[in-house]
Amino acid sequence: MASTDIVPTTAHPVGGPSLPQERRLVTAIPGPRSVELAARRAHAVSAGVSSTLPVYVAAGGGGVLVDVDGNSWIDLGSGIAVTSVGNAAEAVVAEVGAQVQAFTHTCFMVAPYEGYVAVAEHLNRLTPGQHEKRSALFNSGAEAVENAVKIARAATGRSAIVVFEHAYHGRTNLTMALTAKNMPYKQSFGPFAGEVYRVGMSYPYRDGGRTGEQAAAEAIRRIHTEVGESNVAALLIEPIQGEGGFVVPAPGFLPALARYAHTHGILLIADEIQTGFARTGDLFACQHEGVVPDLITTAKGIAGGLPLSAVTGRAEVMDAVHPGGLGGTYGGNPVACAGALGAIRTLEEQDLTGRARRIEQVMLPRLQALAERHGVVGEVRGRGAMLAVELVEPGTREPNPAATTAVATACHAEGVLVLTAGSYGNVLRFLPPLVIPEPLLLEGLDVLEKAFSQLG
Ligand code: PLZ
Repeated sequence: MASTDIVPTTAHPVGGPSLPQERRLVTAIPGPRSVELAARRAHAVSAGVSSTLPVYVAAGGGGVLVDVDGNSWIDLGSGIAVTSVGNAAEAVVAEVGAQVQAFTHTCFMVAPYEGYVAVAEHLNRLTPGQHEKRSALFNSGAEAVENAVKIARAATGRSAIVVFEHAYHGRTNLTMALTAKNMPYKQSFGPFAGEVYRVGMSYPYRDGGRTGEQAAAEAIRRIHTEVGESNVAALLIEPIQGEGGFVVPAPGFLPALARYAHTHGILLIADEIQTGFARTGDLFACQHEGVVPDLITTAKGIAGGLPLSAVTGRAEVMDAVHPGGLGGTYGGNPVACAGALGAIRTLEEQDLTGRARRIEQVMLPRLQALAERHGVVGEVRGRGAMLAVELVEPGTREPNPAATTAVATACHAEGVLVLTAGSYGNVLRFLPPLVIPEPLLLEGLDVLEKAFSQLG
């Protein structure tokens, strides 16, 4: 058989922005083919891996996902803030296609290639701060965080890492230690890595309305008393917490921590894995308050859906590691780098930071109106296309995970993919692709409103 005769083992429908941008339910949810796949999955896939939706995806693009039964879903999740440029975005498909045909892997540690260098150049240019920077590429968010910790320790000669309440940094051994929430991330998976210290987060809805400065002073007092500045390699923080429930710290919190870190030779690591790449209406969330981290971790939105992550930071910090100290077989894989080059071009050419700000303008008033009508909505918060509502028992601040699940499930039944989050499982979060057409976003909000009114 000639190589041109080789055909894929399964049919591949075409996705991307040319998919009809509509919500369309043509079968029961889940449809018969999804039910069939669920049965196969039960025998093939570990029960430890779970999925939000009961349907299986065949194609995606723009603001929709199409399942194997032909139902078209409004996507308000972007695969957890990954497909910000849309699924199968044109530039991503073009770059990846060309790269796959040229070569798929050499290992950058063995035989380097331009794509890796080009992605590092973009990251150094796009991340906050005018100082000289270097980047290193990895595969997953957790791996980037692990490497940021390694780099910070090597550069400072100190070992302690300070993290925050409600933080999420990953599921590997070190990052489980950095992550706050037990279920489902840590339960029965210990023992965890040492030299990790957790302090309080600024969480205006739940910390009695402390100012950012007050919350920072409290965190700093604990670090001083319980760890000691001279032992601390880094403060590691998400500028807006993701899995923790889109917790936006009070203004002044991040700048106060940045000043404190700087004064004591402690590195500030911003975990922008969920907030990065235009999601919050700035390219990176720490820019909102003019905070310049020493190191920044990125992943998710970086590569249009291909697995790629990075640590970017001050040249002298990044270069403090001995040659060969950083790496991995696949880190900065050429196909993933090609995806990043396509995604970054799309972000810049289509002004996706502007689109994220527009999504906030469209969504925020609708979510605030929900809060006025329904006592179950305790708070609406977030920035750009990273918005959330926190659900409570009406008249209290008692978390209401049952109502959260009920609303999410009702949306899913109507073909709208929403995600939940929060330490207490009581946050509905919205992470639409930044390229979602506005009518589709509005229709998604209609379905959400209906789901709330069905709560009774
Ligand atoms: N840091 C801030 O948001 C990933 C995790 C979903 P990986 N968040 C989604 C889940 O249940 O596993 C994330 C993040 C922040 C680090 C990570 C980890 O990124 O690519 O999942 O390893």
